[in-house]
Amino acid sequence: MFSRRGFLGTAALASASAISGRVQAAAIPEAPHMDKVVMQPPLYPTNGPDYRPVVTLNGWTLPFRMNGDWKEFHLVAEPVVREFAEGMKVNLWGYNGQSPGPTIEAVEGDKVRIFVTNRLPEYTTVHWHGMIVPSGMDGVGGLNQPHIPSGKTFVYEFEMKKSGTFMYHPHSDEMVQMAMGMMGMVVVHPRDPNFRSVDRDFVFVMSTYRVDPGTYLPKVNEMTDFNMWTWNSRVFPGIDPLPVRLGDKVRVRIGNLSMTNHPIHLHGHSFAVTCTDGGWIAESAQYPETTTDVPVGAVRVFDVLADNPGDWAFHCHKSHHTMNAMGHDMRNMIGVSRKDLVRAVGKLAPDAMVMGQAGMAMGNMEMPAPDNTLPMMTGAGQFGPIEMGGMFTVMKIREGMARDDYRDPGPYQFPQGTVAYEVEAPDAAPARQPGAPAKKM
Ligand SMILES: [Cu+2]
Repeated sequence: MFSRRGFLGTAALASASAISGRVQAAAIPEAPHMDKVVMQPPLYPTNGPDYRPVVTLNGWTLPFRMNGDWKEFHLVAEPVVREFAEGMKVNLWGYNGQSPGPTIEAVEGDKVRIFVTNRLPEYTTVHWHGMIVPSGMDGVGGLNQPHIPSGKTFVYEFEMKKSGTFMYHPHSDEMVQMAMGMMGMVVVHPRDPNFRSVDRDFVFVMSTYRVDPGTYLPKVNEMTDFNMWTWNSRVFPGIDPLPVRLGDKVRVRIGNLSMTNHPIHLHGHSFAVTCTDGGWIAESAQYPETTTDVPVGAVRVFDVLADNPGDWAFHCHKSHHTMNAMGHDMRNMIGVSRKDLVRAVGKLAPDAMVMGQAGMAMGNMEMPAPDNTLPMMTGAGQFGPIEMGGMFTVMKIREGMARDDYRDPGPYQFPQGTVAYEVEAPDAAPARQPGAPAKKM
């Protein structure tokens, strides 16, 4: 699963356990590296207190090692290539081979030591968003620490004071570094494994990019006009589904390090927001929802009982955020005469396509697009085109899945007679209310 590098060998690792304090920096732990874009299996702890691990959409959890009573991790900030979906790769910056970086998991009360090696062409830092750390570990370059120069390794040491869901990202040239995809999630499990325990636990972070059609690099100075709306730097149909066993208690942890809010909506269920990056919400303060807005620079965690089998859309409710690039400058042509328009446009641009007079459903139409550009609306379901992009995936709730089986179970087998269906209806003018004035045609 992992390729190893920066590995010092077992002798160095064994002797490191006897060392404490600042001297240990000489014995930097290995830096695992991930090159797969599909969700990796949950990483059960082999040391320290027990917990049920999370899974990261299109991502993975960073392995740790114990050094005395410290949990040690090694993040490497570096340029990466991220596939947003099949047919589009983007040059980003990330950690340990991917953007976003791996999820860091630990337990409330753990002492952690996180090594950060900078392989970027400029300095960086890591800020631990939402976590209660000593001021000198907070990662704001210049304010709390010197920036980490290219080629250097710094160490962050702190105690995981509270459980919950947090994020990490640079606080060093952050406009550029976050627009390039540098971010990741931190999950701190409660010390009591029975505290609000769930059966399945998903985590991802939302980020947005401006990657012009035919290009490979985000425009880092874009402020508002993003065109790639991603979950863990992936867009539909490249985002993993959420496979769930019928009856499971499910937790979904969502971070937002984009430049706008995202109202996240799950079909077929209601849920309660149970945790934010500030901490757990008292049960008496929870209420049912089907959409929760995740503000900029915040985490929202919801718990849901998966008691309704099927394929359930799970997506951002801003409809432009479930589309990929291109098309946002298109005028609304609904109701315009196609014949007149084709004649007018044809004089100016003989190859132009005139579309949109009856809406913009694209069916299976393929439009020519530059290299490295995804269709604006795409994806296929068992009944036809899904016509989505961006922040969209499917929660797939099935009977009889094994506990830690996160493989895609395929399309839902609908029980007979449970799918909306066509009826015979006369193709006539719609009925009008008696007495309503007749409309001149
Ligand atoms: Cu959105």
